[in-house]
Amino acid sequence: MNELDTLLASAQAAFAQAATPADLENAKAQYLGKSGRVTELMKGMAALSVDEKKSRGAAINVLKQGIEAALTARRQALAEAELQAQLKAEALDVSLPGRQRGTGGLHPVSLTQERIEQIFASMGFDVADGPEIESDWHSFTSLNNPPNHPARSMQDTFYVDINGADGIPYNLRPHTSPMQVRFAQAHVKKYAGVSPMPEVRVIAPGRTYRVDSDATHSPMFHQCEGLWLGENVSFKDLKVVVTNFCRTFFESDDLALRFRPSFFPFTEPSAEIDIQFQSGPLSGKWLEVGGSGQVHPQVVRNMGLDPETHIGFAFGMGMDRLTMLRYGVNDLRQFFEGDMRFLSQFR
Ligand code: 2U9
Repeated sequence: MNELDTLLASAQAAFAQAATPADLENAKAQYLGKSGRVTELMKGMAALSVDEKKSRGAAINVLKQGIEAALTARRQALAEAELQAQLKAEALDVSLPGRQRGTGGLHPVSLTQERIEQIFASMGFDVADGPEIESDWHSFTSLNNPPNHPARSMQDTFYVDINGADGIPYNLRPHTSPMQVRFAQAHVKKYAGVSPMPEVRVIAPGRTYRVDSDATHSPMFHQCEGLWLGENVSFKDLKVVVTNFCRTFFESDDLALRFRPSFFPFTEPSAEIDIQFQSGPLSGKWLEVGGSGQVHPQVVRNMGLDPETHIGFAFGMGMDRLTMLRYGVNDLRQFFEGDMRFLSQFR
C-alpha cells in the first residue's frame, strides 16, 4: 500500500474512532486543516517538475476526496446516532392509558348518614336540619334537663360567647335533639287547627360536640336522633322501627336487639339499645349503639303539644359508632385525620 493509501486508511480509522462531532472536527483538522497531513503533501509538491506536479496533484486530490467522503459519512453516522438517542430518551408510548385523576368519594360517616336517611325515608321519616350553635334552652331546658344537670357543665359542653345575645348562654349542640324540638314546634304551628294533627316523624342527623377525646370519643362527632309523635305511638312502635333500622343498616336479618332499661331526662321509660351479631368477628357480643324511650311529658309540652293527647318515642345513635361497627374501624380518630390511605378504602 503506497503512502497516500496508508494516509487515507489512517484518516478513516481516526474518523471511525471519533465519538462526538467535536472529536470528529479535531480528527478532520489533523488531515484537512491548515497544518493537516494533506496540506503538508500539497506543500511538498513545490520542488517537483511540471509533469510530476500534474500526476502528484491528481493523486492527492483523489486522497482528499476519499478523506472528505469518510468525514461526511462519519458526520451522518454521528448525527443519526444522536437522533436515535434523542428519540429513545423522549419515547412516549401513546398506547398507555391516560393518567387518571382518580375519582373522589364520600367520607365513610357521610356514607352512613346517607344510608340512615334512605332507610328512615322508607319508613316515612322526614330529615331535619338546624343550627349547630344552639341556645341553652334548645340544648338543655327544652329537653327537661334540670338547671344543675352535669351535661350543662363546661367539662361536658362547649360554650360560645355571642355578644349581645338575649342573655341566654349559647353552646355547640351536644346532641341533635334541639333540631327535633325546632322541627316539632314548627310542625305544631304549621298544622294549628288541623285535627288530627299529622304525626311528627323525623330524624335529625348531624354534627354534635362534647368535651371528650380518646379512641372512641371525639370533641366533634356525628349523631342521628329520631322522633315519632302522634296520638298513640307506643314503645312497641319504637322497638319495631329501631329493630328494622338496625337489621337493614347492618344487612343482617338475624341481628338480635335488646332494650336495656336506663334513664334520660327527656324520655320515660328509657332504654339503651344493644345489638348482637350472630356471625362474624363480633358475634355473641352485646354492642351498645344508642339510647331511646318514650318522650317525657314535659318535653312534649315544651314542643307545644298536650301529653294527654300526643305521645311518642325518640332515639339517638352515634353515626361514627355505627360506621365503626359496619366497617370494622377501631379508632374513631382515623375519621378525622384525612389519611387518603384510610379514606380511599370507602370509595
Ligand atoms: C326529643 C325528645 C327526646 C333522643 C334520645 C338518646 C336517648 C341517647 C345517645 C346515643 C349515643 C347520644 O350519640 S350518642 O352519644 N342518645 O341515648 N337520645 S333518647 O331523645 C329525644 C330527642 C328529642 C324532642
